[in-house]
Amino acid sequence: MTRDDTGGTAAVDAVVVGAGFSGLYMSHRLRELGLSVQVFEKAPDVGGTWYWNRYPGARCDSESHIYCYSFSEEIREEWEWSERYPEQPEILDYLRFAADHLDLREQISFETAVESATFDEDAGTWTVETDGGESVTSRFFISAVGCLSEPYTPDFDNRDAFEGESYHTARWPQNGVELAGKRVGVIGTGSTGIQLTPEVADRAGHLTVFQRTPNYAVPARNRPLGDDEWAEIKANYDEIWEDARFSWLGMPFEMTHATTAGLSDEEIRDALEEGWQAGGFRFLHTFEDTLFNDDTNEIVSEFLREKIREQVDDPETAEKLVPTAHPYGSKRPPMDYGGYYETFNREDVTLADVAENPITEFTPEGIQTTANHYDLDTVIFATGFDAMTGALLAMDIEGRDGYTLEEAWEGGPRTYLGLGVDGFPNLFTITGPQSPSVLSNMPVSIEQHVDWIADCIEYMQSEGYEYIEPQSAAAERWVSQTNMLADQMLFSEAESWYRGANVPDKPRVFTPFPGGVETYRRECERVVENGYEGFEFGQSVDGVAGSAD
Ligand code: N01
Repeated sequence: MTRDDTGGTAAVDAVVVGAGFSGLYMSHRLRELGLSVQVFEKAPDVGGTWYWNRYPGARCDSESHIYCYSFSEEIREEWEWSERYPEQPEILDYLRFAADHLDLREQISFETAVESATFDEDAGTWTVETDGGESVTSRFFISAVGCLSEPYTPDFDNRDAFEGESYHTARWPQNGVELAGKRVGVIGTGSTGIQLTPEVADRAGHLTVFQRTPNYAVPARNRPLGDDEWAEIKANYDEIWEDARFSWLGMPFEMTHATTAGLSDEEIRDALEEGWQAGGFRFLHTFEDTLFNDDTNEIVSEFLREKIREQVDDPETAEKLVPTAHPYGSKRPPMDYGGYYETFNREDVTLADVAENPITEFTPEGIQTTANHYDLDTVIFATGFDAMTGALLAMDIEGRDGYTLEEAWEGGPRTYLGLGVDGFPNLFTITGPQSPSVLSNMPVSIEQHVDWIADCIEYMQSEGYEYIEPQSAAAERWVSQTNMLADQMLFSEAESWYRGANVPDKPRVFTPFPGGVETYRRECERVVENGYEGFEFGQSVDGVAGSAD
């Protein structure tokens, strides 16, 4: 038990919501500072997104040697990844290993969802209530809920009339799903659908893929990691991580060329072919201006369209799989692990173009489109997430003056640096909206956020401050800067979940910070060097003037 500044008694110093990469590291850092911590986790185990997303083919598109913690030399030394890209079960094992190694389980309440968090201005504390009926007061309320945690399932007409089995990829059953011999429909061709499709095709009797928007999948080129490769990674680990921290995407890859301008057709082709062979996000590092310059983007997009046509036997099917409506990279670039496009050469796989012939309704036997009825035993929704804000808003968060987060974000999320929200004292959001988050290799961004928050709390302890809150003007400026940067890039040319476009009635604003991991990190550092510019500290709640400028 600790005493808060208003003389009341708080049960814990900090409540952390979520026990994935961010919640685990946050609780570790807070405990190291001597704070008492209560973590609430909805799932029965640690893992966050990697607990839930256990569909066949689930794998991380970031390379494994940088998709992990860097802060612990022991974890680094003891853990070895088996492949270039880590598969879901291995990531889950890694997070279990990290939680045990750091001895974090004791402070986590599993199978417990936070329903509400209310800031009590008189007591100066947060009261956090859970679905298990618990009520805990704390000084800090820290969200580690992740950016892609709230699954989105479209509200198709008569969806519940379907008498077969249906699953969302982000709520895949622990014991798997029997697909052998079944007629399976997969709805969605984003990163998840593209990972899933070849795996389902291998297992099912027949697969129908319902595609609304074709996508540009680049081969990931996964392979086992050899001993020599590991030895080299370990020998250069510090350098690799430092490069990742001060990079564009939180990945330590060099850009091959600044732009296509001034290069011959042959030079451009060779550069793109090299990127294609390197695979994964390395391809996106071929030209630095791919997401800024229409000319470069069109060249890159056209290269990828040609690659798709080469992989698909039937020209009519190939054309349906070729994206033309959005530029490459304006939606999250998906990776191909198992011959995604070649899957459509199989006799037992059908592509249903639901842009041309939309789904009209579900029936007891399957899915009806404007053109056909598809008889199905199993429907898999690979339809994505209420991204960036869904999991935060699923908790009923109430700040000063009874003002809710939902009200504050009616026109879209509004944070300062993605770390804090004005009007909500002592609330921190790890990889919150308007931070690089989903536009970066998450563990790099998570470590940076957790370190920033822990260092800030340590600073508050040393200065005798009890409260912190962003200034409204600082949040306003930061949101404008995020949107301005996005407008200068090609993101505005796609209807993507980055902009809230996938969920009906969601405000259409660009949510992640698109300026890159390095720029963002330097801005966070500058803010601290300038005495936490844009934040207010106080010894009492009234002393923080977040809502007044
Ligand atoms: O979700 P998505 P996702 N009728 O929203 C379609 C991360 N991730 O789960 O494009 C028909 O991208 C929708 O069609 P359209 C990664 O950041 C990471 O695939 O809206 N179709 C789209 O095809 C990724 O970006 C890893 O026209 C409908 C699909 O469903 C994010 O998760 C691995 C529809 C949804 O695609 C989300 O990816 C996998 C409708 N009514 C995923 N509604 C890692 O590497 C939606 N769709 C860590």
